[in-house]
Amino acid sequence: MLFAERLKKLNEKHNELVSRKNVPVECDHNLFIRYAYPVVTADHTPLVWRYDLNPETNPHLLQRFGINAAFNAGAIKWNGKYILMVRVEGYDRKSFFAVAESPNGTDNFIFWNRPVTMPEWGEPATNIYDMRLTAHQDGWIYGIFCVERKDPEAPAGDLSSAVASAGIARTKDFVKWERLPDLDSKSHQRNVVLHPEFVQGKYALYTRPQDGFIDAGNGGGICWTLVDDMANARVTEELLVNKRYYHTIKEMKNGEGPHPIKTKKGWLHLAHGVRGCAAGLRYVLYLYLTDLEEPWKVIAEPSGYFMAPQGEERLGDVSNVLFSNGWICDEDGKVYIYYASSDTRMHVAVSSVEKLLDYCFNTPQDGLTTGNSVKTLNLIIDKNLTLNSNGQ
Ligand code: M1P
Repeated sequence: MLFAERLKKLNEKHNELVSRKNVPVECDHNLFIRYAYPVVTADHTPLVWRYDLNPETNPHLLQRFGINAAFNAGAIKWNGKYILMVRVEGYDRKSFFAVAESPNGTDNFIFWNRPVTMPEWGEPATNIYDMRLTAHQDGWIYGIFCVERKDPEAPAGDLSSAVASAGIARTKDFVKWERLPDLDSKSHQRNVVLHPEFVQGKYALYTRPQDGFIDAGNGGGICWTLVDDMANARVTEELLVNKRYYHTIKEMKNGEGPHPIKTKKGWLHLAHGVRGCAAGLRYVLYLYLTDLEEPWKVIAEPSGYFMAPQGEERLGDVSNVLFSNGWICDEDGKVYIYYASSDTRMHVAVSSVEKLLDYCFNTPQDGLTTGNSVKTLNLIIDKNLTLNSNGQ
């Protein structure tokens, strides 16, 4: 096939993909609406990233820079557009950030022309990923992300051990970034999130201390720490906010998702919980609510998961994983939950603050034993059996 013909085909296919209308799919549980198609995938990345489009230097129109996945995106509404800060991963296993924007939040996500050039801080990172975006009260938009470097103390021959820390940068336009020092912490840190408001006159961070790069070890769960200055952020004291628990969806580890949404009844949190099984680790999403004045105090937490991988979401580079680090709450209370499946692609589910609060306050808590689960179920059944056929 001639170069021009192949290029035309590639362009047509790409345009068709990025302009495809998404289709809502009702769910019986009525907690949220999933959408039929992923909103961003590796194939959404621009052709000018992946190909040398000059027929003289690339007569066979071969791909020159492979993109493996587009997932774990931060999210923010900015200038009326739905912005995703996507973790894009090349065939070379290095991740970088790139902005994709949509006019409506559910389809037509188009990548900006260039990826983010993130300034380095200290020893250059081997890999950066999973940015949480926070438009803070101080006027900056902060991006906090995982910075991964090879463990300098790993024994010779161990080429896997790594150190995870939280990188911090701020911007006004997502193009120019001011890199600040990484969060100073004695533990490995991933899933660090900046709370959008000052608390007691300080910046507040959700942290997730870990003893190792993968294992939480003694890290009890999602924590909270106050910091005087984001240009010199240091973890002094970590207060446990949302703890891991035996035989729950977050037995092995958990992590804060995007920053919580402020509602009249409390701060609404989205997080991921991880458990181990014969098939490996299973990541699901759950919700909890904290007090408006004291955001480190949990006031409601439904049992179990809010969303779990289903259908094609269950398959990918790291299968059986749902992960979210971005959601957008519109002024009318509509909530766009951006979630990645199996470390491969991005999806959206839509709900509302009203429904999510109802879910948090009225779904039974985890009784932590089979006996308690059956008691809870019987209470629901008893109530329903006293109703007449009209549900009254
Ligand atoms: O592979 C699943 C996820 O694993 C890590 O999350 P956590 O730190 O909670 O275990 C991260 O590497 C994340 O990017 C990834 O999606």
